[in-house]
Amino acid sequence: MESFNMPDDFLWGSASAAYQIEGAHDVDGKGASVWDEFVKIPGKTFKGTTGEVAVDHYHRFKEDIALMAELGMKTYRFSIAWSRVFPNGKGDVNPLGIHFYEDLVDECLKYGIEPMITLYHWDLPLALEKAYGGWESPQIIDDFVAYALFIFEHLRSKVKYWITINEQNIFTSLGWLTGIHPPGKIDEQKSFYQVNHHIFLAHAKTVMAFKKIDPEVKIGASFAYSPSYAMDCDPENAMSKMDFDNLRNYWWMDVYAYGRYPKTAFSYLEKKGIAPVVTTDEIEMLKRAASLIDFMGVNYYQTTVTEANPLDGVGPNIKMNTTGKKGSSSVSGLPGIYKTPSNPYLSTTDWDWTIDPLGLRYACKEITSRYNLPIIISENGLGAFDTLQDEKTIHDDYRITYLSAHIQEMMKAMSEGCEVWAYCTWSFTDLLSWLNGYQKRYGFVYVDRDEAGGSLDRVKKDSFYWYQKVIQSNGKNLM
Ligand code: BGP
Repeated sequence: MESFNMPDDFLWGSASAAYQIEGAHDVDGKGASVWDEFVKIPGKTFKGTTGEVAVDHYHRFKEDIALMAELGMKTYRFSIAWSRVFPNGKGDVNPLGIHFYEDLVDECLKYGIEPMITLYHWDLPLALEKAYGGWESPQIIDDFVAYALFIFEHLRSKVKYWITINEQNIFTSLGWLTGIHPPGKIDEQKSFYQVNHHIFLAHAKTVMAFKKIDPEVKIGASFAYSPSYAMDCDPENAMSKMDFDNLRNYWWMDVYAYGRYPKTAFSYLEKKGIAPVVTTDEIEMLKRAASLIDFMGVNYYQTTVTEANPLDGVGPNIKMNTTGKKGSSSVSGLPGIYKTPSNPYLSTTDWDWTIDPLGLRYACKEITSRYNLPIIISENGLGAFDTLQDEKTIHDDYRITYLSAHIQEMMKAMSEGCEVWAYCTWSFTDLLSWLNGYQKRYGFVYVDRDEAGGSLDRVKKDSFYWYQKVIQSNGKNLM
């Protein structure tokens, strides 16, 4: 690559989510979330792991943020646990809950770390699920906006970057199609699309409300973008790519960026009787919000291959690899439309996630051409087994190789015209990997705990020192 100078204000950082790091699940007045309940169902998570203690960030956030400062991080993306602030999802506020997040933000600012807040990273207050079925009811839209506005009023003078919803596509697919996330429903396609419509409206109303209060604020959603490659130039496979993109990628990104659903995908759903009910006023609202968002948040992990799938072909109900035994996941698809075989050109992680650094450049270029929006890479990282040696070292050269290759591709994308504001690795410390327990590690900082527990001591991995140099050199020193 020709030499490329990263902008001086580029935000190098890392990301986390409340349920995966905080622990303190019932401490200081926090209410339960759907995840607190779901993990108790036998067989749902690897070895029955929960986030009850997680990596105890709630009690150790000062230590964690001091480590971020030592590393030189410019931004820290974290999420707010809605039920820590509103134990019942609405109504009475838990003062200790909001204080925790005020302290967290202040601690970041103390070291010059720009806080980036995700309002929703999957931990819906259980009370709202019980009251009206959570996202299945349009009642949630105003409850979400009220919660979001409360947080905004308290933190807006200190926080510039806001992410409304994390990976709407993933938590709704896993929650309503494959049943492996809460609320654990299987193949409820009609609910799936309606639920998504409610989430879009909650996102849109939040964007409009924030921008009305402060037009300078930067706001968008974070999408789990898996760019697709057609298996080959067989026209049937090329068509499967188009349909995959409309149904699995543009379905979300077009709404965030344009305020409209992809037309051919909508028509397909109408014919099947599973399209969401959408009013003209709602479309107006989605369009208004789309004109106000500042960036596309992208969580990038892997690309997808698409191939034609017969009507009696494979469905969405996949077997997921949650054990780290390579090759234990299965191909999924949408009968009559597409299936997603593995990519013979690429290797995979122990959890069968395809490793494709170039896909990140592809994602950035697609977003830039299609939406002409700045990009925040809000997650990118490698889940791997790490081995602690001599109590104090972890040689995670595989993580360095992975991240370095992705950063290079991001920089190439920037040199080719993409405007990227931030790059957040997933994650800073090791944390709970929703269904995969604690053995699937992502951090620069090792946390001494496994599925059964541990001391929770923090140990810097080799990648910690590597990322420190990357940031110090503003991306020049990647090896
Ligand atoms: C994203 C989520 C994160 C994180 C990451 C890694 O989908 O936004 O919360 O968990 O993926 O996934 P996993 O923990 O399943 O390996």
